[in-house]
Amino acid sequence: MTITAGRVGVFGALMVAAAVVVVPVLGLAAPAQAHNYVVSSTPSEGETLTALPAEFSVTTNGPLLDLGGSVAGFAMEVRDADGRYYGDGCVTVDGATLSEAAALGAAGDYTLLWQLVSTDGHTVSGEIAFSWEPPAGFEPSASAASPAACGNAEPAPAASAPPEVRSNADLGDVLWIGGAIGGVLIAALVTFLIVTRKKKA
Ligand SMILES: [Cu+2]
Repeated sequence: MTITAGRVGVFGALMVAAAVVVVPVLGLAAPAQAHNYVVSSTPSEGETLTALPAEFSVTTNGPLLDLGGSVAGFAMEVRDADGRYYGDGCVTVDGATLSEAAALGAAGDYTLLWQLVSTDGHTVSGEIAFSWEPPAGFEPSASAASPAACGNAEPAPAASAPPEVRSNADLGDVLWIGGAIGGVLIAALVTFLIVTRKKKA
């Protein structure tokens, strides 16, 4: 009875110790997965614009990656229901906001595609559907069959391209967390066996 109670007590203590170790491990791992996420945009999802804003923009929860003035990895594309593109493809990165001078054609449904680089270096992308009801006298902008590249020889990265970096990094995070938990459990088991043997001896 005494031995049993002792074992339960030791095992209980080990489980508490394991929990105490595991919780900080998970807490430390969380920031590694903290990609920037969108908190506001112009236009917003599902919005019907009735006047052309000065610029289209996407604002995230934190600063975007500062690449020393380069906007490589950042892109915005505006596409109509017929698959035609508008705008010059020139984007500006300022703090938490990615923006582009606004340009639209005739009335209809549009999609704003965006791609940005989080502070942690991961690429995040998405799209915002909106409608356009231009005011009387609006002059539609010219459109193109493919996204403009801001006059650069280097074409802008397609906003719809799968973010390869993100998926790899997330898999790495999962493996790292799994490894850390496994290590803690093995350490707890080894300690339990050592304590048990000492009790028997
Ligand atoms: Cu990330």
